[in-house]
Amino acid sequence: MTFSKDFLWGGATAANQCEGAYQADGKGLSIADAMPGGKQRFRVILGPDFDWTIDEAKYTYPNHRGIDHYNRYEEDIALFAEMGFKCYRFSIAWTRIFPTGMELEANEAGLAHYEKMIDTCLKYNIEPVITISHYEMPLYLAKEYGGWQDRRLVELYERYSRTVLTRFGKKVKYWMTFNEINGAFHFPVLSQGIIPKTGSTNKQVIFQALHHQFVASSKVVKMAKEIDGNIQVGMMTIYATAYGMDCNPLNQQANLEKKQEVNYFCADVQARGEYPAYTNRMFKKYGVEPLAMEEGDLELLKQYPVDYIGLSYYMSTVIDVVDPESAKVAGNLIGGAKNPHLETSDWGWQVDPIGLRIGLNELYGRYEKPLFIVENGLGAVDVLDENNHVEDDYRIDYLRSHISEMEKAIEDGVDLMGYTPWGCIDLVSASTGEMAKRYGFIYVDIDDEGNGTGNRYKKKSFDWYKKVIATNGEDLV
Ligand code: BGP
Repeated sequence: MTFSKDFLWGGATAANQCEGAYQADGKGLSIADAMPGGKQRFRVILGPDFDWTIDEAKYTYPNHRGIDHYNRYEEDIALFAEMGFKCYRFSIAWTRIFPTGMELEANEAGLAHYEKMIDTCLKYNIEPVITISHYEMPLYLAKEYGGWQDRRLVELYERYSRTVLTRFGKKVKYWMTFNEINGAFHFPVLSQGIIPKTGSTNKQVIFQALHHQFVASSKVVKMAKEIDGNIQVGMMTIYATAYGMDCNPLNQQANLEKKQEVNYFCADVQARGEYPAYTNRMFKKYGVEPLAMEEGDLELLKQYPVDYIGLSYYMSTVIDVVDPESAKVAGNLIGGAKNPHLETSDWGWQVDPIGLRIGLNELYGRYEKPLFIVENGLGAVDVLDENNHVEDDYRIDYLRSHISEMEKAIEDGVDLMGYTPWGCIDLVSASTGEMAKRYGFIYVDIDDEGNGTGNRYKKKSFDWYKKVIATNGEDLV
């Protein structure tokens, strides 16, 4: 058998994209709560007139209802259990625990909610895998502090993390500090809470903010070990395997630099515990001055690297610096040149299962730390038929081809801990705020305007994934 017997098959969600109940039980507003839905959401929030106040007359906010996972988690987790999930990756909304991020006392109602969720998972022998911060910084901290560029965030995040680790550390073994930390290079608003007014286009600000996140993450690793030696803390990175367009060395050099920046920089610091050798060259390229650091920062990073590397993988990218006319494509926060050998999803992401095998080999070869694929999947338009069923063979094909490349990567020698396909139950898309972009094994009857019964229906992929898990990845047909 290729997959180890304790391989963590499961699924993944994020609080802001599925919970809804965005003001229930004392929850404060997060940056995600103030983001309107729709394909143009990034353009809107980056626009000069956007002021981060909620305006329901002007915009729709699908995240506010989400799929009501906040109230329906028991039913949802029961469905995950029926598929045989060994783990469930979800995030805690910072604003449920500390509504503005500034409070000295945690909101007990928020903690009690996650306690119930965790206990529900454990009842089914589903291992919770928790992301401490998944694109949902308290809005107050984004507006008043400029997000992670302010060093004071380290202490606030530390307080939040200590609260949840102390409360849940005995029950939850697997944690991740930041979702897609390298999202800072593509979308610092979501990733670092840095809105345009406070410097989201300024690389000095972005790298400084990253330094604060690195320090905060290492502090969490340290505290986790003190709380319970069993806890494993991971970093989490977007991994899009990157190709130079052709064998032109100019493209290969450009690709190397891009990989160092986007694919490796954060992981180099967080997994190896030090800033990599190319840091100075990269800073010079962007006109970044040496970062402000406090005494002991570098020692802390060195002493407390992460235990494992979580990654999201949806697609690969191509860089072409030679031909400015080459065709372009969209992607998961990352665009690039079009790869003539690959098909694209309905949203223009280049589907590349072999790229996953390559990426896993690249990451494992570089760090030799266990890898955990905590996001992967196909966002597609699903149509519910008259029997309340979705024949999502396209999704099965996508997942099958990726799992089969995972298998090869394991045979290549990669230590792979688990696999949690993204949006195991339909939820609101991060990049477009749509419900229409669906990833789930479970269909949720809600549309982009928030209409619908909210009923859950099993798609064809539900039974397929159940069989994959039951046979530990042996039967992918
Ligand atoms: C990742 C995010 C997720 C998720 C996923 C799919 O970048 O970590 O939050 O949403 O991408 O992206 P989208 O929802 O835009 O299709």
